[in-house]
Amino acid sequence: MFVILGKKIGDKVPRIVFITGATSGFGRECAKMFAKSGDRVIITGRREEKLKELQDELSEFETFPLSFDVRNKEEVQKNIASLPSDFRDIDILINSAGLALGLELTPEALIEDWEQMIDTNIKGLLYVTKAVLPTMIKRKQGYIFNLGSIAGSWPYQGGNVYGATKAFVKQFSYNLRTDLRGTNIRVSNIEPGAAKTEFSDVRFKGETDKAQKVYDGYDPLVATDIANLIFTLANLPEHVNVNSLEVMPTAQTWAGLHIEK
Ligand code: NDP
Ligand code: 8X3
Repeated sequence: MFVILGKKIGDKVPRIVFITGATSGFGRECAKMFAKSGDRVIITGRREEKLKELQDELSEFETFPLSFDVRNKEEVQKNIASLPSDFRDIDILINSAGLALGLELTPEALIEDWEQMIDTNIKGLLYVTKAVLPTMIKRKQGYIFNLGSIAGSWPYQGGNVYGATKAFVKQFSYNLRTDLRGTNIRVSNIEPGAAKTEFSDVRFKGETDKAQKVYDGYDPLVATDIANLIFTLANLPEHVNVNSLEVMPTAQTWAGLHIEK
Protein backbone atom coordinates (compact mmCIF):
# COMPACT_ATOMS: atom_id res chain seq x y z
CA MET A 1 0.00 0.00 0.00
CA PHE A 2 1.40 3.41 -0.97
CA VAL A 3 0.78 6.38 1.27
CA ILE A 4 1.46 9.83 -0.16
CA LEU A 5 1.29 12.83 2.15
CA GLY A 6 -0.98 10.88 4.48
CA LYS A 7 -3.33 9.70 1.70
CA LYS A 8 -3.81 6.06 0.80
CA ILE A 9 -3.73 5.57 -2.91
CA GLY A 10 -4.21 1.85 -3.16
CA ASP A 11 -1.58 -0.59 -4.41
CA LYS A 12 -0.45 1.52 -7.32
CA VAL A 13 3.22 2.39 -7.86
CA PRO A 14 3.30 6.16 -8.49
CA ARG A 15 4.56 7.20 -11.91
CA ILE A 16 6.50 10.38 -12.61
CA VAL A 17 4.61 12.49 -15.11
CA PHE A 18 6.15 15.54 -16.82
CA ILE A 19 3.62 17.93 -18.34
CA THR A 20 4.28 20.98 -20.53
CA GLY A 21 1.44 23.48 -20.79
CA ALA A 22 0.21 22.58 -17.29
CA THR A 23 -0.90 26.14 -16.54
CA SER A 24 -4.04 25.80 -18.68
CA GLY A 25 -6.34 23.58 -20.71
CA PHE A 26 -5.44 19.95 -21.46
CA GLY A 27 -2.13 20.04 -19.58
CA ARG A 28 -3.74 21.43 -16.44
CA GLU A 29 -6.52 18.82 -16.42
CA CYS A 30 -3.99 16.05 -17.05
CA ALA A 31 -1.97 17.29 -14.07
CA LYS A 32 -5.04 17.12 -11.86
CA MET A 33 -6.08 13.68 -13.07
CA PHE A 34 -2.67 12.04 -12.76
CA ALA A 35 -1.86 13.70 -9.41
CA LYS A 36 -5.19 12.72 -7.91
CA SER A 37 -4.64 9.13 -8.98
CA GLY A 38 -1.41 9.07 -6.95
CA ASP A 39 1.14 9.86 -9.65
CA ARG A 40 3.89 12.43 -9.02
CA VAL A 41 3.51 15.27 -11.46
CA ILE A 42 6.00 17.85 -12.72
CA ILE A 43 3.91 20.84 -13.80
CA THR A 44 5.47 23.31 -16.23
CA GLY A 45 4.59 26.50 -18.08
CA ARG A 46 5.73 30.10 -18.33
CA ARG A 47 3.21 31.61 -15.88
CA GLU A 48 4.56 31.04 -12.38
CA GLU A 49 1.39 32.33 -10.69
CA LYS A 50 -0.69 29.72 -12.54
CA LEU A 51 1.72 26.97 -11.51
CA LYS A 52 1.48 28.13 -7.89
CA GLU A 53 -2.34 28.17 -8.12
CA LEU A 54 -2.35 24.61 -9.44
CA GLN A 55 0.14 23.44 -6.85
CA ASP A 56 -2.05 24.92 -4.11
CA GLU A 57 -5.13 23.25 -5.57
CA LEU A 58 -3.26 19.94 -5.54
CA SER A 59 -1.59 20.50 -2.19
CA GLU A 60 -2.68 17.07 -0.92
CA PHE A 61 -0.87 15.44 -3.81
CA GLU A 62 2.69 15.39 -5.12
CA THR A 63 3.52 18.06 -7.68
CA PHE A 64 6.75 19.81 -8.62
CA PRO A 65 6.58 23.14 -10.52
CA LEU A 66 9.12 24.23 -13.12
CA SER A 67 8.68 27.51 -14.93
CA PHE A 68 10.36 27.86 -18.31
CA ASP A 69 9.69 28.75 -21.92
CA VAL A 70 9.82 25.72 -24.21
CA ARG A 71 11.24 27.93 -26.98
CA ASN A 72 14.44 28.44 -25.03
CA LYS A 73 16.63 25.36 -25.58
CA GLU A 74 19.07 26.18 -22.77
CA GLU A 75 16.25 26.83 -20.27
CA VAL A 76 14.58 23.55 -21.21
CA GLN A 77 17.79 21.57 -20.70
CA LYS A 78 18.73 23.40 -17.50
CA ASN A 79 15.30 22.97 -15.91
CA ILE A 80 15.02 19.29 -16.74
CA ALA A 81 18.57 18.65 -15.51
CA SER A 82 17.70 20.45 -12.25
CA LEU A 83 14.98 17.98 -11.25
CA PRO A 84 15.53 16.46 -7.81
CA SER A 85 16.40 12.76 -7.83
CA ASP A 86 12.89 11.69 -6.74
CA PHE A 87 11.38 13.40 -9.83
CA ARG A 88 14.08 12.53 -12.35
CA ASP A 89 12.96 9.13 -13.64
CA ILE A 90 10.17 10.40 -15.85
CA ASP A 91 7.70 7.70 -16.90
CA ILE A 92 5.23 9.82 -18.83
CA LEU A 93 5.82 12.97 -20.89
CA ILE A 94 2.80 14.99 -21.99
CA ASN A 95 3.81 17.60 -24.58
CA SER A 96 0.81 19.92 -24.37
CA ALA A 97 2.47 23.37 -24.58
CA GLY A 98 1.40 24.90 -27.86
CA LEU A 99 -0.68 27.57 -29.48
CA ALA A 100 -2.34 28.96 -32.57
CA LEU A 101 -1.91 32.65 -33.34
CA GLY A 102 -4.27 34.39 -35.75
CA LEU A 103 -6.72 33.04 -38.30
CA GLU A 104 -5.70 35.23 -41.22
CA LEU A 105 -5.27 33.76 -44.67
CA THR A 106 -1.66 33.30 -45.75
CA PRO A 107 -1.31 36.66 -47.56
CA GLU A 108 -2.43 38.58 -44.46
CA ALA A 109 -0.92 36.36 -41.76
CA LEU A 110 1.92 37.74 -39.65
CA ILE A 111 5.35 36.20 -40.07
CA GLU A 112 5.96 36.79 -36.33
CA ASP A 113 2.91 34.65 -35.47
CA TRP A 114 4.18 31.89 -37.75
CA GLU A 115 7.58 32.04 -36.11
CA GLN A 116 6.12 31.80 -32.61
CA MET A 117 4.00 28.78 -33.56
CA ILE A 118 6.96 27.05 -35.19
CA ASP A 119 9.23 27.85 -32.23
CA THR A 120 6.69 26.59 -29.68
CA ASN A 121 4.75 23.76 -31.32
CA ILE A 122 7.68 22.27 -33.23
CA LYS A 123 11.01 23.34 -31.75
CA GLY A 124 9.80 23.52 -28.14
CA LEU A 125 8.30 20.04 -28.35
CA LEU A 126 11.56 18.73 -29.80
CA TYR A 127 13.73 20.35 -27.09
CA VAL A 128 11.61 18.88 -24.28
CA THR A 129 11.38 15.44 -25.87
CA LYS A 130 15.14 15.28 -26.49
CA ALA A 131 15.85 16.29 -22.87
CA VAL A 132 13.48 13.72 -21.37
CA LEU A 133 14.29 10.75 -23.63
CA PRO A 134 17.62 9.62 -22.09
CA THR A 135 16.05 8.64 -18.75
CA MET A 136 13.31 6.68 -20.56
CA ILE A 137 15.78 4.91 -22.83
CA LYS A 138 18.06 4.04 -19.93
CA ARG A 139 15.16 2.51 -18.01
CA LYS A 140 13.59 0.97 -21.12
CA GLN A 141 10.19 2.38 -20.24
CA GLY A 142 8.18 5.46 -20.95
CA TYR A 143 5.16 6.95 -22.63
CA ILE A 144 5.19 10.16 -24.69
CA PHE A 145 1.94 11.95 -25.51
CA ASN A 146 2.17 14.66 -28.15
CA LEU A 147 -0.69 17.12 -28.62
CA GLY A 148 -1.28 17.20 -32.33
CA SER A 149 -4.61 18.36 -33.72
CA ILE A 150 -7.20 17.57 -36.34
CA ALA A 151 -5.63 20.64 -37.98
CA GLY A 152 -2.57 18.48 -38.70
CA SER A 153 -4.65 16.31 -41.04
CA TRP A 154 -7.51 18.49 -42.26
CA PRO A 155 -6.98 21.93 -43.80
CA TYR A 156 -9.19 24.92 -43.05
CA GLN A 157 -8.95 28.56 -44.05
CA GLY A 158 -6.57 30.43 -41.78
CA GLY A 159 -5.10 27.20 -40.41
CA ASN A 160 -2.02 27.54 -42.65
CA VAL A 161 1.02 27.38 -40.37
CA TYR A 162 -0.79 26.20 -37.22
CA GLY A 163 -2.04 23.12 -39.12
CA ALA A 164 1.40 22.60 -40.62
CA THR A 165 3.02 22.57 -37.16
CA LYS A 166 0.54 19.89 -36.09
CA ALA A 167 1.26 17.86 -39.24
CA PHE A 168 4.89 18.02 -38.11
CA VAL A 169 3.91 16.79 -34.65
CA LYS A 170 2.02 13.86 -36.20
CA GLN A 171 4.85 12.76 -38.49
CA PHE A 172 7.48 13.32 -35.80
CA SER A 173 5.43 11.16 -33.40
CA TYR A 174 5.36 8.32 -35.92
CA ASN A 175 9.06 8.68 -36.76
CA LEU A 176 9.99 8.90 -33.08
CA ARG A 177 8.08 5.72 -32.36
CA THR A 178 9.87 4.07 -35.25
CA ASP A 179 13.28 5.19 -33.96
CA LEU A 180 12.40 3.89 -30.51
CA ARG A 181 11.68 0.34 -31.67
CA GLY A 182 12.97 -2.07 -29.03
CA THR A 183 13.04 0.48 -26.19
CA ASN A 184 9.56 -0.30 -24.90
CA ILE A 185 8.73 3.42 -25.06
CA ARG A 186 5.25 4.23 -26.30
CA VAL A 187 4.29 7.31 -28.35
CA SER A 188 0.76 8.58 -29.05
CA ASN A 189 -0.25 11.55 -31.15
CA ILE A 190 -3.47 12.98 -29.70
CA GLU A 191 -5.50 14.89 -32.30
CA PRO A 192 -8.38 16.86 -30.78
CA GLY A 193 -10.90 18.97 -32.62
CA ALA A 194 -12.53 22.11 -31.19
CA ALA A 195 -12.01 22.23 -27.43
CA LYS A 196 -12.91 25.08 -25.11
CA THR A 197 -9.76 26.12 -23.22
CA GLU A 198 -7.67 29.30 -23.34
CA PHE A 199 -6.74 28.24 -26.90
CA SER A 200 -9.05 30.70 -28.70
CA ASP A 201 -8.29 33.59 -26.31
CA VAL A 202 -4.65 33.10 -27.25
CA ARG A 203 -5.39 32.67 -30.96
CA PHE A 204 -7.43 35.89 -31.06
CA LYS A 205 -4.98 37.72 -28.79
CA GLY A 206 -7.48 38.62 -26.08
CA GLU A 207 -10.41 39.54 -28.38
CA THR A 208 -12.85 37.73 -26.12
CA ASP A 209 -15.94 38.10 -28.34
CA LYS A 210 -14.20 36.46 -31.27
CA ALA A 211 -12.79 33.77 -28.99
CA GLN A 212 -16.16 33.01 -27.40
CA LYS A 213 -17.90 32.81 -30.80
CA VAL A 214 -15.78 29.78 -31.72
CA TYR A 215 -17.75 27.73 -29.19
CA ASP A 216 -21.25 29.18 -29.68
CA GLY A 217 -24.20 26.98 -30.66
CA TYR A 218 -22.73 23.54 -30.00
CA ASP A 219 -21.02 21.52 -27.26
CA PRO A 220 -17.25 21.72 -27.78
CA LEU A 221 -14.81 19.30 -26.22
CA VAL A 222 -13.57 20.35 -22.78
CA ALA A 223 -10.14 19.80 -21.27
CA THR A 224 -11.28 16.93 -19.05
CA ASP A 225 -12.38 14.99 -22.17
CA ILE A 226 -8.81 15.01 -23.45
CA ALA A 227 -7.27 14.40 -20.01
CA ASN A 228 -9.58 11.39 -19.57
CA LEU A 229 -8.44 9.93 -22.89
CA ILE A 230 -4.75 10.46 -22.14
CA PHE A 231 -5.18 8.98 -18.66
CA THR A 232 -6.98 5.97 -20.14
CA LEU A 233 -4.23 5.35 -22.72
CA ALA A 234 -1.57 5.72 -20.01
CA ASN A 235 -3.26 2.91 -18.11
CA LEU A 236 -3.43 0.44 -21.00
CA PRO A 237 -1.17 -2.63 -20.79
CA GLU A 238 2.42 -1.92 -21.80
CA HIS A 239 2.18 -4.01 -24.96
CA VAL A 240 -0.52 -1.70 -26.40
CA ASN A 241 0.48 1.43 -28.37
CA VAL A 242 -2.22 3.72 -29.73
CA ASN A 243 -0.38 5.53 -32.55
CA SER A 244 -2.90 8.32 -33.00
CA LEU A 245 -6.22 9.28 -31.53
CA GLU A 246 -8.44 11.72 -33.43
CA VAL A 247 -11.33 13.06 -31.38
CA MET A 248 -13.93 15.70 -32.23
CA PRO A 249 -17.01 17.12 -30.56
CA THR A 250 -20.03 15.21 -31.85
CA ALA A 251 -21.24 18.41 -33.53
CA GLN A 252 -17.98 18.67 -35.52
CA THR A 253 -17.54 16.56 -38.65
CA TRP A 254 -15.46 16.78 -41.80
CA ALA A 255 -18.36 18.83 -43.15
CA GLY A 256 -17.70 21.44 -40.47
CA LEU A 257 -19.57 22.31 -37.30
CA HIS A 258 -23.29 21.77 -36.83
CA ILE A 259 -24.39 24.98 -35.11
CA GLU A 260 -27.84 25.18 -33.45
CA LYS A 261 -29.43 28.53 -34.30
P1 NDP B 1 -4.31 26.47 -23.65
O1 NDP B 1 -4.07 27.80 -24.30
O2 NDP B 1 -5.40 26.36 -22.65
O3 NDP B 1 -2.94 25.94 -23.00
C1 NDP B 1 -1.74 26.07 -23.68
C2 NDP B 1 -0.58 25.82 -22.73
O4 NDP B 1 0.65 25.94 -23.46
C3 NDP B 1 -0.53 26.79 -21.58
O5 NDP B 1 -0.31 26.08 -20.39
C4 NDP B 1 0.69 27.66 -21.89
O6 NDP B 1 1.35 28.03 -20.69
C5 NDP B 1 1.56 26.68 -22.68
N1 NDP B 1 2.53 27.38 -23.51
C6 NDP B 1 2.28 28.13 -24.64
N2 NDP B 1 3.42 28.66 -25.09
C7 NDP B 1 4.42 28.21 -24.27
C8 NDP B 1 5.82 28.42 -24.22
N3 NDP B 1 6.45 29.18 -25.13
N4 NDP B 1 6.53 27.81 -23.23
C9 NDP B 1 5.91 27.03 -22.32
N5 NDP B 1 4.59 26.81 -22.30
C10 NDP B 1 3.85 27.39 -23.26
O7 NDP B 1 -4.53 25.46 -24.86
P2 NDP B 1 -4.97 23.91 -24.90
O8 NDP B 1 -4.83 23.26 -23.60
O9 NDP B 1 -6.25 23.86 -25.62
O10 NDP B 1 -3.87 23.37 -25.91
C11 NDP B 1 -2.90 22.41 -25.54
C12 NDP B 1 -2.34 21.79 -26.79
O11 NDP B 1 -3.39 21.15 -27.51
C13 NDP B 1 -1.72 22.80 -27.75
O12 NDP B 1 -0.58 22.21 -28.33
C14 NDP B 1 -2.81 23.00 -28.82
O13 NDP B 1 -2.27 23.35 -30.06
C15 NDP B 1 -3.42 21.62 -28.84
N6 NDP B 1 -4.80 21.56 -29.33
C16 NDP B 1 -5.78 22.38 -28.81
C17 NDP B 1 -7.08 22.27 -29.29
C18 NDP B 1 -8.19 23.16 -28.82
O14 NDP B 1 -9.16 23.34 -29.57
N7 NDP B 1 -8.14 23.70 -27.62
C19 NDP B 1 -7.44 21.26 -30.27
C20 NDP B 1 -6.32 20.48 -30.75
C21 NDP B 1 -5.08 20.62 -30.26
P3 NDP B 1 1.97 29.46 -20.35
O15 NDP B 1 1.18 30.49 -21.10
O16 NDP B 1 1.82 29.58 -18.86
O17 NDP B 1 3.39 29.35 -20.76
C1 8X3 C 1 -7.20 23.19 -32.60
C2 8X3 C 1 -8.32 22.67 -33.37
O1 8X3 C 1 -9.68 23.03 -35.48
O2 8X3 C 1 -9.28 24.96 -34.04
O3 8X3 C 1 -6.04 22.46 -32.86
O4 8X3 C 1 -7.51 24.08 -35.37
S1 8X3 C 1 -8.71 23.74 -34.62
